[in-house]
Amino acid sequence: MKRVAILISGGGSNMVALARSMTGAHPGRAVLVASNDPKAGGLAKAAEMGIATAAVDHRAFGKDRAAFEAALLEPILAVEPDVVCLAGFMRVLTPGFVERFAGRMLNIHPSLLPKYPGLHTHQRALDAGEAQAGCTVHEVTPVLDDGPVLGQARVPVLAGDTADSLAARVLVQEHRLYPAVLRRFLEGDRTPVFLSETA
Ligand code: NHR
Ligand code: GAR
Repeated sequence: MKRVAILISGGGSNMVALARSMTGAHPGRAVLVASNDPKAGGLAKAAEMGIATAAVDHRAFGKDRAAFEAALLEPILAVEPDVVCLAGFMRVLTPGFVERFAGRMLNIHPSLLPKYPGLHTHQRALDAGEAQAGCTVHEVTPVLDDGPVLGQARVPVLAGDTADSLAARVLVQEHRLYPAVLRRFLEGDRTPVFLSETA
């Protein structure tokens, strides 16, 4: 059984989708949910699901990202994860942290990468007049939102969309895509999977 640690910053809906998927014959189990924000709503959800949790408040470390990451690393290493999943995790990670989990750290990003890496992706897609939007699961490398693509799901941009309405449509697909990619990844399959709203 592969041990999966999940890093979150917020509500944790992707974390819940991943954790729910990892039951029965699934090759993985969620062994830790960790957050940089002690108030992240996902921590309580994880605890309710019986998953160990950890919180390391990045604000206590000021601008010292390496010190924050050293503190975050402790509970992660303690559970000996095979794979680390970023799921709405909002702190850029330094190369030192990323390299510890090279080839076994995934992220879900709410755009069709390589378009719109970084923040505020939905507003940027709307401002550019895109007809389609979506989400991408990729391997995490030291370069932000840049690693090999493991899967993408597309949605249409609809007339009258706002960043919030588009984000909600994309999030439904995130909850399908990330569990599908993680299962394949744990089975050793890194060929990308492509989903759309209808298939
Ligand atoms: N770290 C590395 N090295 N590589 C990636 O691909 C990463 C990563 C850390 C997080 C998630 C990412 C996303 O999917 C992610 C991918 C945060 C920011 C950011 O600018 C950007 C991208 C992502 C996550 N964070 C600000 C910071 O100063 C804080 C923003 C905030 O708190 O709201 O770290 O989009
Ligand atoms: C998701 O849409 C995720 O793709 C995005 O934040 C949301 C988290 O929701 N991630 C980023 O923007 C990373 N920078 P969740 O906490 O409910 O999973």
